[in-house]
Amino acid sequence: TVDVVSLGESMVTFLPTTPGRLADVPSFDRAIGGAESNVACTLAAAGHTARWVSRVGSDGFGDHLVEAIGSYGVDVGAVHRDPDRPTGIYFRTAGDRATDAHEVAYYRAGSAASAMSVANTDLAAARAGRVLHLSGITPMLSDDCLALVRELTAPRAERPLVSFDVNHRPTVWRKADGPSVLLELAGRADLVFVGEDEAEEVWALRDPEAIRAALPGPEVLVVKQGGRGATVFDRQDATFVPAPTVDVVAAVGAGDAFAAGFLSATLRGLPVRDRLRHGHLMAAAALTAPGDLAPPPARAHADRLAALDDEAWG
Ligand code: KDG
Repeated sequence: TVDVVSLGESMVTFLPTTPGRLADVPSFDRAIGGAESNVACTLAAAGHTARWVSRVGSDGFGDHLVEAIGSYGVDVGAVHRDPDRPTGIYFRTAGDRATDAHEVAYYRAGSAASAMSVANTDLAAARAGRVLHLSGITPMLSDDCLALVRELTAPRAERPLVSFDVNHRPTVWRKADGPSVLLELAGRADLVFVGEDEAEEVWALRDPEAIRAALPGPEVLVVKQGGRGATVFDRQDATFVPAPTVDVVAAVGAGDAFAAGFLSATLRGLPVRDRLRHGHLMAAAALTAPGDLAPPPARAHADRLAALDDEAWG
């Protein structure tokens, strides 16, 4: 069995070559983006087996995504090519270093990935890992995508550990039922990642305890508290671990890296405190790199950093 399967839309990403407003940036560098494939790539780079399940167009951007994600060692054999719909792309600005305020322009409506459905997705490939990682972006893409995520989070006699990152993206958003859909799907997962800021924006929940009260179902709930750290609730305890302070270059991709670090340590059977520390370390690597993906610290290196005493961890 593969360690982790992730499913979701990836896009060719265009990163600005200069700071400034989208209206003013003259040129962009090509990169890859996609919350769920980011998690798969980081886990593969960290020595795990990973598969990404998705749909891309039969176009050059689709070729690039499949090649680039495959080059991390991620299994892309269950990625379908759609002859009728394009691969999604998006452009972003560098954003303000202090506030991370930035612009994102998606060209993904009607994309190949938004046509993923229960009928056209290899469900056996999606369920074949120890962990299935999903996010709240996918159900926002289309009704078919929502039905697919419902199917994959439905209770079954045998299912992988279902990991769900809420990943609220206000520009890909079902206005009327977005909050209830995200609460329903997160509630069906075994492991949930959510930022305090997104819980406030989506559900008007203000602190980790309130979020846990609204999401009692998942065995493990991870509440990310920005630069301060994160709290994990399991059935026994709440554990807070502070995050190291870093000089942020770009926040994009940090949440995915955090999830990858936490999942890696979970797969390795490490204790809760170390799962959080590995999440923070991977996030620190992503925060200090310009694109979505940063090479994660080598496992032995990450283990040494995670083992530093509480004082070093603040
Ligand atoms: O987590 C980073 C993602 O936001 C980015 O790669 C693009 O998946 C993406 C999305 O839908 O915003």
